[in-house]
Amino acid sequence: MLGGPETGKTSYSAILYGALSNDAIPGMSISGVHDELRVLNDDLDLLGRRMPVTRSESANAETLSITVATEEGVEHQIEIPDRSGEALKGTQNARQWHGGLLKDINAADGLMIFLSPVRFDPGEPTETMAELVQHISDDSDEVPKPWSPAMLPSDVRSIDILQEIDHMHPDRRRSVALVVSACDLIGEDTPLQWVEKRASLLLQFLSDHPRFRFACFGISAQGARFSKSETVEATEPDPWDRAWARDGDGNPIGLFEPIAWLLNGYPAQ
Ligand SMILES: Nc1nc2c(ncn2[C@@H]2O[C@H](COP(=O)(O)OP(=O)(O)OP(=O)(O)O)[C@@H](O)[C@H]2O)c(=O)[nH]1
Ligand SMILES: [Mg+2]
Repeated sequence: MLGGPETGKTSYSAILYGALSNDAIPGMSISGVHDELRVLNDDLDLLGRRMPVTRSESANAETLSITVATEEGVEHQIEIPDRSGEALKGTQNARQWHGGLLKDINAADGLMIFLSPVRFDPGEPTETMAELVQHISDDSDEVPKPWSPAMLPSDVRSIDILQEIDHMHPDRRRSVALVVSACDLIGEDTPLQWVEKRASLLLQFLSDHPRFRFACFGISAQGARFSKSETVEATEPDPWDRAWARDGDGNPIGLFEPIAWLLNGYPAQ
């Protein structure tokens, strides 16, 4: 899972784990949990109380390491490392790979890129740039604000990291699931329409790239926006039943579908 800070990675990981371990995904069962998942269990508990998950710590990744089995008896061993978005942000701003993140990327068969409507930075509109270019100051003492990678808009940041990944292994084809998280906040748009409007450059990049196979999804791991002090009624659904997912066109899909799509094309064990 790749995404900047607070882009919904842990919320999805927790809800996926909750759904699988409570047999809430039709046709899919969990046949092994390989690591202790204390953090994800705590996060699931928080989501059950209509509270957001805890922000991931920057030093370590919490890896969801499980074996799942389909009704037909096909087993997949899946590892989904969830690292703090600070690791990606630091990598891009310092132009130097975070060691753990680099290891995750090298081992990854598929990538999930998380974009959050709350944290999405569209950058400055191009009209502003045109104005700047036209109105060059006569005042020679004026020092232009230095550019830094931290100023990159969110879609350019995503392309930047995908290009780095591609340059490291130009011989590898990768599947990329582009996830619009907190999808309850995007209004009437489908996930793909939201990406078209807000991250059109990224969409163009992924659609045309010969080495990236790509699909778009929308996920609402919380199922709703939580207010500061929520009361939890006795009728409150389990958090995995409250969460929902959509395909790019807005059709309801199961919470596991983005992973199933990534697994498609990879041999089962
Ligand atoms: N409305 C809404 N908000 C969400 C949803 N999922 C996550 N959020 C919000 O997004 C914030 C970040 O979610 P996390 O799952 O912690 O994101 P993360 O990518 O793991 O963040 P880091 O650990 O900081 O990298 C949460 O605190 C929520 O406020 C959702 O489905 N709906
Ligand atoms: Mg997190």
